Amino acid sequence: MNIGISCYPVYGGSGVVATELGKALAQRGHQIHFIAYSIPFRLEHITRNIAFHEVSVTNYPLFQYPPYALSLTSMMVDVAKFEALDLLHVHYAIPHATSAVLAREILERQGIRIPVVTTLHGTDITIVGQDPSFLPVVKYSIDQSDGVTAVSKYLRDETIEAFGTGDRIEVIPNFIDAARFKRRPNDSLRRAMCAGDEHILIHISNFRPVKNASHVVRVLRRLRRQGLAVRLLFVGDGPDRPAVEHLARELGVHKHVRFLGKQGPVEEILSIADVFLMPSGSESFGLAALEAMACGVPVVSSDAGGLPELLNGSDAGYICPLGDIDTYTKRCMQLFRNQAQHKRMATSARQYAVRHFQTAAVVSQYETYYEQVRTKVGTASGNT
Ligand code: GMT
Repeated sequence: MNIGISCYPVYGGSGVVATELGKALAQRGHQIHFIAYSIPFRLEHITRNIAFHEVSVTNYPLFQYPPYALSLTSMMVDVAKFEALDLLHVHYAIPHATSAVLAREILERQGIRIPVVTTLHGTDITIVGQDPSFLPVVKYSIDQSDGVTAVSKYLRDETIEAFGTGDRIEVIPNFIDAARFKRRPNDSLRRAMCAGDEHILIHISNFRPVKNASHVVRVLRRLRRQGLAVRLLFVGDGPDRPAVEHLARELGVHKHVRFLGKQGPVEEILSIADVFLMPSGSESFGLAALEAMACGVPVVSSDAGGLPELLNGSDAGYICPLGDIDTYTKRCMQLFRNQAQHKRMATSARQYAVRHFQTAAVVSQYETYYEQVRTKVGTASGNT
């Protein structure tokens, strides 16, 4: 199949899923055309079956806000026509689904029919998408997509509830490359990050307010007050990072925190970590937690959104009431203090991630879904 994929190319889960999916589909022989404003950060190599089409936005003195969605639409039309796309798969509804639906309509007028599949990832539904300035257009774009997937049951239900979209949404979870995300102990990296007797607490995010990164600093302070030698590693960057850094200084724990910024090979850092803390206020799936689990790092998380769905039924970590700093602290402490328990949960975390969320199985789910959508629309190879 010739598949167009649009996503946000920057640090974040939706871009990671879109890019890893495209790479895996290319390996299976599909031709993949990424359409975005810059090269997706996880697209390290352009291989034989992968092309990248950059969307550049034309500015004009009248435009206080250059209309990216329109430039994206035009690029989708171009790529669909000249690369003979069979399907357009867009990740994160705003504005990708809207652009894709519009592109499909433009193409239809030219006698070309291209099915649009939209994958809902999280805040496009739970936060931004419900803002009155977006809601009607997001609802329309979901309703008009030929296929819609959500990354968890929680997100599917939330979409139906908030947007009244009907229940035709397919749940296809996030996934990991278990060969890449696996624990590779690295003593010299560990020594470079912390003192010999210290435990490592890690948080990876894009530091948006929804991630509650400040809660991680508060947990660190409580852990240290209880006499635990803990080093906190922050990976990623974003709007809340300066405030979090400020809080660490204010609480007097800054010497025990390292801000590592945006890192490509996160599996290397995860490999030296002992506990992953995800105190998010909203999280549709929690890809960063899954990556930690695959690297044998037990997870302590809030009970927001899809996190219980990810962790329930596993012995991979603890789900705590959202915002409950005491419980986050207690759970981290248990894991740091009880080596046998830590070892058991670290092993379970890896096994659970590998058993349920491997790339191959999830990519096959997408392939099957594409075929279903193409058959429904009447563009499957058998129909044309
Ligand atoms: O919805 C977002 O905030 C964007 C997205 C991203 O690009 O970071 O994150 C979401 O998509 C990931 C991949 O499907 C999920 O694993 C994350 O849980 C989800 N983030 C939120 O729901 C906050």
